[in-house]
Amino acid sequence: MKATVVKHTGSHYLLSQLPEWNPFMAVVKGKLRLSQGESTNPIAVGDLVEYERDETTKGETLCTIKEVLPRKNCIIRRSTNLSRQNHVIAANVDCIFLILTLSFPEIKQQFVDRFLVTCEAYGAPVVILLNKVDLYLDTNGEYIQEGVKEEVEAFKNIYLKAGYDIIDVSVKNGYNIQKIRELCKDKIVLFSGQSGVGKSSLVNAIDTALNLKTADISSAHLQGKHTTTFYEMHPISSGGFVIDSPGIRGFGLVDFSKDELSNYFPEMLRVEDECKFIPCTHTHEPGCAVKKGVEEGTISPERYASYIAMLEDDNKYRDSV
Ligand SMILES: Nc1nc2c(ncn2[C@@H]2O[C@H](COP(=O)(O)OP(=O)(O)OP(=O)(O)O)[C@@H](O)[C@H]2O)c(=O)[nH]1
Ligand SMILES: [Mg+2]
Ligand SMILES: [Zn+2]
Repeated sequence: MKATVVKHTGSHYLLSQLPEWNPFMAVVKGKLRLSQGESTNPIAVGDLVEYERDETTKGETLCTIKEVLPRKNCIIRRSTNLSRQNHVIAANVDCIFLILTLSFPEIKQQFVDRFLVTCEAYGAPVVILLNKVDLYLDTNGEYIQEGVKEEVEAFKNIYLKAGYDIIDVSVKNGYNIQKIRELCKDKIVLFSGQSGVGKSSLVNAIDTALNLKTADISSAHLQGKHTTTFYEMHPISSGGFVIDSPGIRGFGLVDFSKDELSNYFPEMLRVEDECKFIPCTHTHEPGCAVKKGVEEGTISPERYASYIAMLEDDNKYRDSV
C-alpha cells in the first residue's frame, strides 16, 4: 500500500493517503530500500512510501515503511555540521514558498541565492513571498514609511530580473492572504525560510482553524527563536496541503559541479548559449553573454557576485550562511 509522509517526529512517521486526510502512525524496521543517496533523513515529509500493515499479537495494527518511492523533486541542503551528509527538506512538492522579510529578520542574499539554486537544481518551482509588508505598506500597497521604498524596490528588482515571482504579503493586515490561499489550492506547498519570517503565522492565516505555535523574534538580535521544530503537513480548508518547516539556520549547497552551477541561475541559463566559448564559466572568457548581460544591466551584479562566490568557495561557503 502507498501513502505520503505528513510528519516525522524522531522515531516514527505519520502517513496519509492523500488527497484523503487520514493520518496514521508508521515505523521503519530493518533496512529500507532507498532510491536516493546518503542523507540524515532518508524519508522526508512529502515522500510517497510503500508500507505494510501487520496485526501485532495484541491485536493492534502496525504499519511499517518498506520503501521510499522515486521522487518527483525534492530540496536538499548540506547539513551544516555534518558536512558529508545531506538533509532532505521535503519531497514531491508542487511549489515552494521562500518566505523572506525585509528587516525583521533581514534578508541574507547568500542564503536566498543558495536556496534558489537548489530549487532549480532539483526541479522544484519556487515563489518568493515578502512577508510583514504592513511594516512599510498600507493595504492599498502604498508606502507608509519614508526611505524604505528604494530598499524594497532594489531587492525586488534583483529577483524579478532573474525571473522569479515575488508576492508581498502581510499576516498582520491580511494583504494578499487570499491570493496565497488560491496558490495553495489543490497543491502541496512547502513554506520555507529562516526562523522568524512568519512561516507558521502564514499557515495560520490561510486556515484560521489551524493554531500552529508562533513566537516574537528576539528584540536583541532581531532573529527568530526556532519555534517550529518539526516538518509537518497540514490540510487547508480552502484546498491543498502546506508543509510548515523549522527555520533554516545554514544552507549548505550539495555538491554541484562547477560546470553546471550557472544552469541554476535562470537569467544566466537564458543567455549562455550565446557565449562565444561553450562551455563557458562566465568568468575570464572573452565574448561571454553573461558578463555582457551584467554590463548592460539585464543580469543583476548581485546575483553574478553570488554565482562567483559559489564557484570560488568550495568549503566555507557551502557550510554557513
Ligand atoms: N508585523 C508583522 N509581524 C508578523 C507577520 N507575520 C508574522 N509576524 C510575526 O513574526 C513573528 C515570527 O512568526 P512565526 O510565524 O513564529 O515565524 P516562523 O517563520 O514560523 O519561525 P520559526 O518557526 O522559528 O522558523 C511572530 O511574532 C509573528 O507575529 C506580519 O505579516 N507582520
Ligand atoms: Mg514556525
Ligand atoms: Zn559565458
